[in-house]
Amino acid sequence: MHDRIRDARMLERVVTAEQAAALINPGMTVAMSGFTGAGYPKAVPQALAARMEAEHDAGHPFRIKVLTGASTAPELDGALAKVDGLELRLPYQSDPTMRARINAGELDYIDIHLSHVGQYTWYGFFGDIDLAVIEVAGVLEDGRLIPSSSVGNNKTWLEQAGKVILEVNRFQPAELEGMHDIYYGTALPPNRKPIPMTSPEDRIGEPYLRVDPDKVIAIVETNGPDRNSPFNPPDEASRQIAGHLLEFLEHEIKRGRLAETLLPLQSGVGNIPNAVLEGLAAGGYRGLTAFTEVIQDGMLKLLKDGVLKMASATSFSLSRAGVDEFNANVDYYRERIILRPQEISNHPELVRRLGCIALNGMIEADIYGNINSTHVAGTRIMNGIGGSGDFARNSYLSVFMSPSTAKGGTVSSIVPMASHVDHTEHDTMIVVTEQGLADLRGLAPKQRARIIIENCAHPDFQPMLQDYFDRACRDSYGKHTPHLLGEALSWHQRFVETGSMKPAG
Ligand code: 0RQ
Repeated sequence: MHDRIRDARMLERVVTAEQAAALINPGMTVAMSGFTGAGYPKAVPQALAARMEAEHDAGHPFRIKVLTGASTAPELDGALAKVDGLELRLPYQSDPTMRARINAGELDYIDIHLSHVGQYTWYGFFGDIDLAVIEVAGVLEDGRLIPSSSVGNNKTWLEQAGKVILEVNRFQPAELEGMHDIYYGTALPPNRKPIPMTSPEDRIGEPYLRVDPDKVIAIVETNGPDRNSPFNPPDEASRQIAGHLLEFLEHEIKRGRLAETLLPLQSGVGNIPNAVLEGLAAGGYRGLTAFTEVIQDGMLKLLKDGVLKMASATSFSLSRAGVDEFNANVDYYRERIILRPQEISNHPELVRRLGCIALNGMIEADIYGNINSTHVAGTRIMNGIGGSGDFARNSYLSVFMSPSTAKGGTVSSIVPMASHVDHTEHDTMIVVTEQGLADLRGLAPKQRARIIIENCAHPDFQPMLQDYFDRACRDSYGKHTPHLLGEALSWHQRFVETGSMKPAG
């Protein structure tokens, strides 16, 4: 019954989710596990939400600050947002209820590079962490913890939090034991040492999380699956984007700038990255590696087929079918997947050293290559920057991909000026839409604009972009990065007013 909790001291602390939630007080800063819908606590946040609702009904305010690894699930972000239980959330979310509250101005959200969260906590930038709520797969005899399906910031949370509540989830496969690599060599400046990793395959830490047993105030046993978003086969636009990118990679191999085994891949989540992964398999690639954040269904398939020989990440993000596949062949995948803390999976030092190929989605790119990954019309947050910045700035190749239009073709993803900038023109090397690919390496601003408009814009918007650029080249205040400042964001304003970037008539 309690076979997942092998430490007798810990067994004495097993309580219900409601009893554990009663230990959380209004105003607390609570750090929770969870990354891309994996390894988040499943019971305590829901019990807490019920308690908050009751307190709110009685006229008592009850809100807390919540820090995680990245996005969680309806049982955590959704439940707490629904009852208006949050005053601050960081560093990433993708929950519709929470997004609506943030965009209604009811909840403060800090969108942070995922590799920065651990060190900012250590630096004290977020104040004290009162409590951590961490899902694990088990507790060893000596109190060390078997991590769950994501590692995220759990090492930091367990070390920095004043108190700890554990959720031991027996639904997570026991075979996860041994897959993780928790690096305990991080120090604070000026005492930092190089991180001893020169290949994504290197193990530099230990398979377990450490926790001071005196800090563990409650343990809750759970038995539930992760979020397990459905996996959709790539659509036509995604396949075309993947096709352009694969042609580009072949060209780079021919030019001798990439080996046939490429370089470690970082792949964002979603339809387009999955299409790229499928394309790599079809293209005959073998023996590749991934140094990335998240293992999706597409990567499992590549691992199975030998296209990828191994993958390093911080989390799984699998569909239900992906979980079944993982569980059915767990011994195979264990040998080929390493899960690390997100400060290591996304570490700029390592991304630069390994020379990753970063493949990320975007909301829009402007004609000079500034990338907006986060804000629709510059003001409405979608998800967050996530790990895209950690990888984009430091990779060997930094690629941003999107269909050339959104919202049924009424919105152009290539715009005169980005309405919010997450990745500057200095960090963007390649922009790809279903229309084509723009290789911006070694190009000056006006050269970049010509090729982005020519190769990436949708025909419905291309003449408007060309016209804007031509007039900007003639009339701009400065001619280095020509803009018509009074007009640069007019496409977005039109979208806000009419729901379309297309001019009336
Ligand atoms: O919204 O569903 O309400 O219509 O944005 O767009 O086309 O489904 O694309 O799921 O790949 O997401 C940039 C958001 C793309 C994602 C982004 C609207 C569109 C739709 C989603 P609706 P799609 P994707 C590692 C990497 C930042 C984090 C990151 C992202 C919704 O890739 O969050 O890179 N990236 N992490 O309609 C108005 C536009 C739009 C637009 C898209 N130009 N204008 N709306 N949308 N383009 C992983 C982690 O860090 C965890």
